[in-house]
Amino acid sequence: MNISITRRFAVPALLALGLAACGSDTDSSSTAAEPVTTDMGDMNMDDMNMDDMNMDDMNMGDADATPADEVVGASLARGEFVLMDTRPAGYDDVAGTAVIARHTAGTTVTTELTGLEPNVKYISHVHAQACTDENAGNHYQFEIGGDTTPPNEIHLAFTSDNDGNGFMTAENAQIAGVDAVAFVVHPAEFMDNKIACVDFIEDEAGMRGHTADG
Ligand SMILES: [Cu+2]
Repeated sequence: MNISITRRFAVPALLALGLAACGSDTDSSSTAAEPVTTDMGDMNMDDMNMDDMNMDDMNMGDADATPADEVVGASLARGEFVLMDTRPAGYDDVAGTAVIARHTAGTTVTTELTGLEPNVKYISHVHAQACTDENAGNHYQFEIGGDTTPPNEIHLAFTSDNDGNGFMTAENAQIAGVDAVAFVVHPAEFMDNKIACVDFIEDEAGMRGHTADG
């Protein structure tokens, strides 16, 4: 849990640093200002690809990744959000979908929500029990009992827009097993307050746990 929290807050911190550095360096050749120095060791801010960092190291989502329902040759399962009794006040109008794609390159999960609070951080996970079974139970893990962070779990972190809409896609290099049955969204600051849950229903019955090729 501690690792999870640390990582969750490390991402925005790094992104903020990166954006600050990029913003102050739009035309470094002609500016007379002192160069901005950051104590980031060997990290070269100019060469850093924040999308790659997000996907490869943090693996908490990339809004520009191919959405799950557009992955070619994937086995798809999806569903609509149902409100959970544990939701905080103010979340009675949350709605949306989550889609999980199992394919030869692994797993892709995309979620799309409306009715969230504007400009709030959320965290969502693939869960291992159905929505009505102990509120979806624990997070789905590729290696049960292993790390509680990606890539051993599938997490999607996102911030809602000005209108309370959320959208995110996360990719994982492993193919999710049959226990990856549900998807839950939480406020990032109140993990216990599960807001809403999707039970994944397969587009083609019996394809769960199989790729299109086998
Ligand atoms: Cu969760």
